[in-house]
Amino acid sequence: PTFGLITTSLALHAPSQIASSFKHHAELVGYQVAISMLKTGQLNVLQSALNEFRAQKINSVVMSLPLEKADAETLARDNPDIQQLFLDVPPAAEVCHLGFLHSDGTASSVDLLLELGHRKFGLLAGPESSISARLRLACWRDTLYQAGIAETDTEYGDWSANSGWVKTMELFGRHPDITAMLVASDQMALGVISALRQLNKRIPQDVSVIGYDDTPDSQYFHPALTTVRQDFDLIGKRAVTHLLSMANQPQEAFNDLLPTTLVIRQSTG
Ligand code: IPT
Repeated sequence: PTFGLITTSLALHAPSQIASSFKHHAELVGYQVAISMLKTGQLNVLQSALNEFRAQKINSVVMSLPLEKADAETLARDNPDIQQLFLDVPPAAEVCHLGFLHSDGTASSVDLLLELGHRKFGLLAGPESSISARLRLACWRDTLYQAGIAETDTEYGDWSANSGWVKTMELFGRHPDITAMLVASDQMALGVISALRQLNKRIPQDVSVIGYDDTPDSQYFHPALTTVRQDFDLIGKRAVTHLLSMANQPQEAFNDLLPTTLVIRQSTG
């Protein structure tokens, strides 16, 4: 038997970790995984990908890409013969949703920086089209606002290290006095670290950096990255468990949210 995986670019570290873990855990229960990698989350493109899976008799699919509530609900409603497990949709979407609870990790990363005395923050969010990027940004801002810090500057990257580099240059061009960078992914944080070095800023003496994801390479960044951990092995394993039970008995909508935790390393001080 075969599961389907519809995913955003596997050149990105987090989705490739998820795909790898999902494939591993699927194999353990005797399943193959067929992958469809999409450039956009357009509804007609997604529908074609589901049609191709249907033609191959694949009727359990993980949707590992950002989808708005209405789009996810449309896909679920229009394809009742295919069990779909969504990994990146708003919690209000009435679909089967396995995701991460962004608020824990984002709030504790802001708290750490506040405790260290930081007051000038640069926010590097993910793309505005991404649900999880928007949730992370909203949580950073809420937590900062509650601490009385209303003024921060925000840039939006595209999850790549290159965008981390470019957007850091823009933020520091406007605000050379930023002392703390909150970054929505480790891959972007890699570019942030490189840009800060070029600007002759020491990490963490001059600027602290916190990433998001804790992909396995992040502890080897220089300096080792403080970041918010999402357990990609666990999400892959849990996705297999959900697909198996959804195949046995089609489920009503649910939200299964896995915890996120702050991992403190050397890029904060
Ligand atoms: C999310 C990652 O945190 C982010 O770094 C980026 O790779 C993004 O995916 C791509 O869509 S993880 C997802 C389960 C919200």
